[in-house]
Amino acid sequence: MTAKMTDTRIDLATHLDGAALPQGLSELLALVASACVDIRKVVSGGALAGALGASGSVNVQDEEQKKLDVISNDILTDQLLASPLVAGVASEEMDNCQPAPHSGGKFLVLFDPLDGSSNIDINAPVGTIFSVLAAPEGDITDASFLQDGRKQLAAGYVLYGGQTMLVLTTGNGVAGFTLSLDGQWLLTHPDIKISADTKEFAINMSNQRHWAQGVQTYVAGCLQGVEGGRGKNFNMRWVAAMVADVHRIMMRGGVFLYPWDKREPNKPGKLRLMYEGNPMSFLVEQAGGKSTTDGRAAILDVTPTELHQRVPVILGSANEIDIIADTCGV
Ligand code: AFP
Repeated sequence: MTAKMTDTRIDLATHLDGAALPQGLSELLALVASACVDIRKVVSGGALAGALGASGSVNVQDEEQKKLDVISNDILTDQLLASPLVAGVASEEMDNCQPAPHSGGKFLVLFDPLDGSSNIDINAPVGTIFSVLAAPEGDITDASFLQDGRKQLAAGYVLYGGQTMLVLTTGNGVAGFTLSLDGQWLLTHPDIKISADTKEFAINMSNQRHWAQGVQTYVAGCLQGVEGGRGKNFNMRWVAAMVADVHRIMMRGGVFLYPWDKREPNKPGKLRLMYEGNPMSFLVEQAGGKSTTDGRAAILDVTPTELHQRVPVILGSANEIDIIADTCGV
């Protein structure tokens, strides 16, 4: 007979209650976390939940939407817009924002409901990324969401991996919660910090010939290992889900690069500022790392001009980001 483990860890609500947050923010974050438990159930069901494959539609990014993109988006949108706390939502999967059907909401929530969609059908990690802003007075439009990253009240992600983990910041460090088998978010990583140095980089190497010279030089230095100027060997990872690559960096350090490349020179990068770059940058900076467009300029300082604008992303272990900046001459 196995003794029933009595977990003495605190839950999400207890952690948030102790964080002295603006009124209503704790409840809002608990609502986001609860919606992600519902997303987790559909992700886990896979083919059995009718959640694999394409939906037959494309999003505003002109990307094929997977069924799970749409299902996840609907779960978050429906549950958040039903809350009196919410003034409006914006999503990677919706052309424009959706104002709440009621007045008086204090918060705007932006999200990538299912990051890493290309991983769904191969049962590889996927996640949800979210960002919370204060709602301005007046009618809610796309322009209401165009606030720079340093105005975020909270940001986080849920990684649907071997464990289901919520990693969250409200501006006072980064905490990690693991979903228990009975559906509770339990505090398992109270103070996540990114190591300043690393021997691990994440980039999609198939794009190598398209990168700017500085990025090519940096990655070549990593690949030369001890035989090159870096004097140490590097490891490479690429999960093709930003949530999973960033989580690895949160757990053991590293750098993640999705830089500008010359395939579409007028496009700053692949990733989106408002619901990928900004939330991940808030988390990374709060964990002691750096998150930049080029190794130097902070993503959180970018002034948004469009809801779905893209940004180059170079983030992770602070000292390694400085080396990337020096290598790229910025
Ligand atoms: P999908 O959601 O379309 O799979 O894109 C995921 C993503 O936005 C980000 O999570 C990954 O880091 C990056 O794209 C992977 O891009 P590549 O498929 O070009 O490597």
